[in-house]
Amino acid sequence: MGRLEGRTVDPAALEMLKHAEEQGLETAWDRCRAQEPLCGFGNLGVCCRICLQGPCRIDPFGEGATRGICGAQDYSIVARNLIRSIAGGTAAHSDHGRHVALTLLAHLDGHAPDYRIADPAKAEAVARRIGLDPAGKTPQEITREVTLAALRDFSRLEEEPCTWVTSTVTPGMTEKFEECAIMPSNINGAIAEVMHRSTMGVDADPVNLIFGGLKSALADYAGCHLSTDLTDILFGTPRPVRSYANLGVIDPEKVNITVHGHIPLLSEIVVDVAREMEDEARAAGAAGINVVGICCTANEVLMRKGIPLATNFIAQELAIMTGAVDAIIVDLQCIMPALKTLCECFHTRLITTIPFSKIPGAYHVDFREEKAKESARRIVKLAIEAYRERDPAKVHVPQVKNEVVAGFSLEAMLEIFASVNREKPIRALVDAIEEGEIRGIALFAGCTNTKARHDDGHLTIARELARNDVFIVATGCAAGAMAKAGYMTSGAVKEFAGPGLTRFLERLGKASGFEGGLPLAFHMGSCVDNSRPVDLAVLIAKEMGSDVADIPFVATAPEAMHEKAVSIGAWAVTLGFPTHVGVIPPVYGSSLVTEVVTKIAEDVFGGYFILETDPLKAAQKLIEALNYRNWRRKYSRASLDEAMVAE
Ligand code: NFS
Ligand code: SF4
Repeated sequence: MGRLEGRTVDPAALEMLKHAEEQGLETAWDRCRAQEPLCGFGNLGVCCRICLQGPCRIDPFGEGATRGICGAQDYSIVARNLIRSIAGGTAAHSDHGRHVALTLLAHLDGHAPDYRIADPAKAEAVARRIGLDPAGKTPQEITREVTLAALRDFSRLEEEPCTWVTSTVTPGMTEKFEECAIMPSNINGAIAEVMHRSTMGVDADPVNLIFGGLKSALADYAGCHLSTDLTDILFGTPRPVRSYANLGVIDPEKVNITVHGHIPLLSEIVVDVAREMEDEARAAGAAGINVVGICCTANEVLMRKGIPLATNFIAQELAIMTGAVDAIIVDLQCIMPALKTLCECFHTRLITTIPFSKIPGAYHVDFREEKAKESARRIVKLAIEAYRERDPAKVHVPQVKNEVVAGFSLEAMLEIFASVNREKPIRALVDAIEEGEIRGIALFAGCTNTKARHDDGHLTIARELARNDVFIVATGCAAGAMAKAGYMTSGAVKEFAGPGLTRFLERLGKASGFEGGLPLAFHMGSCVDNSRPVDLAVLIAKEMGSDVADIPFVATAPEAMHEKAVSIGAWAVTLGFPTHVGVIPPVYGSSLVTEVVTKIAEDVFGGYFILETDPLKAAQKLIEALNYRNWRRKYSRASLDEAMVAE
């Protein structure tokens, strides 16, 4: 395997990496080499910088220091570092959700006229779920009540549980979280508690620390879930939509605007405004305006508006290197500061939009909800201006793109399932599991990361699981990997699915009249939308009369990168999912902490981490996890039958 081939399996990314080398342009992969060897202490999690006496570090070989200056041992240091990343992830996801909530409120108060309540039915459904009575109320009133309830989940001072946890999981799970004292009462408080207990001289008990981290992780889950709900109300619940993915979606004939980041508050409006400003682009000599996405913003606008996805996280620089991106608009999270230097080599405008997320040297358009369209127009104008400066000699767009069908909210999936079981749509899936037609379900989530070969983990594991009749759902940059590779098409079913999965998908596709057939992997949205697969799992668990910890449903983040991936992984385990991570988080510095997250967690929550860097071995372990759950379910049912016979 060539050096560049070792970096990615995405043909478009590979072509651009070669181009980058020819042009002398630097990428994250090059900077990664400059970092090598990565600090061993940091990698193992045994470096402590939380007080000014340090940094202290523990010698993993037992030859040097075994304790920090204060006497903290490896397990305290590793656990403290770990839960601080969970708190970081929680802050990111939930602040995203809070932002959406505040925009909705501003709109309801008449201060954000460019928005509308796109999905009143969702507002009503959420209201009912959280125990509000929508009868006789207008969509505005219902939305206001729902939004205020969501904001209460951030700020409640009483010791009552977060509404977005209790109303979305099974009673058994709620009970478990209460019993373990990890039920958050408010999101901000859970983050503050982690930060406090992990400061110098507070909690040194690794297990206690981890439980504190899990409370924050559940707060993260609440933040993700309310974010999905409110975004659906504001912009609509996704329905199946067709589009394209990979760098070939960048159109050299047009003004190309890339939306990158996470919150769709601005990017949704940019998409609308761009459509209105096509004439201005034509006046500048372009064939029109082409909006494409990177990272989770891409997923949001792909799911709701069919906007093409250019690429996922680690390849973000490669999009700029095509020389045909006129403006890249970023909001927050997963945006490499390196984009700035790179944009300087081209005509590309890098435009930051959030007051607390700036990059030195970038354009900054202060995005305000009250003047959303105005901000969007300024941005599109900047892009058109930049287009005039584009140097055609620098344009190099790989001709690689694949068809994709996305937009599978849970609501959309249930509509498809209803075609074979109108009364109880979820039975379509449960029957297929119980009859052994499909082995179970796997959620592919998380990022891409220089520590793994780009997209390889996602695609290799997906192929293995599909061959073994596992139903696949995906979010985040994992979904991006599958979309780019053509796995979100019915063609991929023919290519990769085992006989059971093929039968299941073809039967459903036929019954629902799904145009073009159902895809191999179902795109459920951005990373905050990991709430959607959880809703799916909870629905299955309820139908099977059990909890998520009992059903054959696994999660995998083969190329995790962000603190958000750590917090999602932590709540996935807490909710009961066997959760594979393909990049080892900094826990190996403490055998105790490693033991807790990979083994003991299962005794308490049913979920546990599978840490495995080899994609094929990881696939095997995920299949074993599904087999075990199926066997246990059959076995317990068999013993139940026996007991009844004996009576
Ligand atoms: Ni999730 Fe999405 Fe991608 Fe990772 Fe970043 S974009 S929120 S964190 S890198 S999947
Ligand atoms: Fe060192 Fe303890 Fe301070 Fe950490 S808290 S830096 S281990 S003295």
